[in-house]
Amino acid sequence: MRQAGRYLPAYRETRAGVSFLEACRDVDRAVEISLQPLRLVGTEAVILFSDIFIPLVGMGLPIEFAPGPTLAEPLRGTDAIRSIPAPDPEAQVPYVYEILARLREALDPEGVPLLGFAGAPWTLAAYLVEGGGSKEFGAIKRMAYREPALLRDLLDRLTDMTVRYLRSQLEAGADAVQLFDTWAGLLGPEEYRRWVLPTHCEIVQELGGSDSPFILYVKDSAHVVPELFEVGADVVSLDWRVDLAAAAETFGARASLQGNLDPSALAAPASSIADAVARIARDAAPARGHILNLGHGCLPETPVEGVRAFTEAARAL
Ligand code: 1CP
Repeated sequence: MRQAGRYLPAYRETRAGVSFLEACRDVDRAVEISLQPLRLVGTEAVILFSDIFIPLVGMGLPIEFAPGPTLAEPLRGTDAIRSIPAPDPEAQVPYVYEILARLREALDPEGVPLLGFAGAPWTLAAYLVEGGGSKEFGAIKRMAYREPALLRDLLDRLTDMTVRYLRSQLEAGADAVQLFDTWAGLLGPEEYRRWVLPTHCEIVQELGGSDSPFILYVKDSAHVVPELFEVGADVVSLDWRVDLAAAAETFGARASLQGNLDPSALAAPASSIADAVARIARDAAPARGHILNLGHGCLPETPVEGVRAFTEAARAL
């Protein structure tokens, strides 16, 4: 999950006077930001500080951050999609691999795991076709109904990029990788099976043979829980709308679980956060493994004490 970010005063200081993109490209700064949650709130793993759009920026797509990703021109039409440059992440975003190597060095003596990540094809495509963030992402859904072959082409290109990007992060020293499909839950089950599930399956198959855990996260996924477990991910990361106990009972033999506290619950008093952590651990117990986490990233308004109460309660279990 997004664990660095604006809720942390140290992050705001490190970012002062520097654009988000510059912070992602500046190896020293990105290493420092990546380590902040470990040092300041006591997480047990570190996620690379970057963004799901960085490999696409590297490919030359005109993406800016304000603070979310935006494109001056949404990516629509056959010509625009056919002219997306070929992905070659190691050449296009070399700083990502330098950051991973530096984090590896910093974390090895402490035995702290390092996570890489990528955005999933549907979510990346949703922003590209919309031109930025949205509540409904209507443009990509219209494309699905009006120009299905074109959308398929776009998703295929993004799937290819994602496989290369994740594979190279594992080669550069990530212990595990997480795929974020934040907006796939906007689709009903039938459309999800058509547009999203095959991309997840292809990515897992292509990465097959790697011993490193693959974590799959889909936000708003309560209506597609069986589909999440169909992919063959080592870990399925659930948001807070999913009944964790039921998922652990039904599918827990097939995958470990991650999640699923509502990030807003970190506004509660420490004792309530501890109760919620204990309940989540109990609910997930039937599964073959469980990574205690939020059901989505920390919100900018999150009190730092709430995040600390969460990690302390988790360690005290
Ligand atoms: O701990 C970390 O910060 C890890 C690095 C990380 C990750 C894993 C960032 C830094 N972003 C992400 C993933 C990401 N980015 C996702 C998938 C997971 C999720 O849903 O949170 C998505 C959808 C994005 C897109 C994005 N980038 C948004 C959301 C826009 C929207 O539509 O709501 C935003 C605000 C960004 C910029 C960004 N990325 C990361 C940070 C810390 C920020 C905020 C920049 C800032 O203001 O400082």
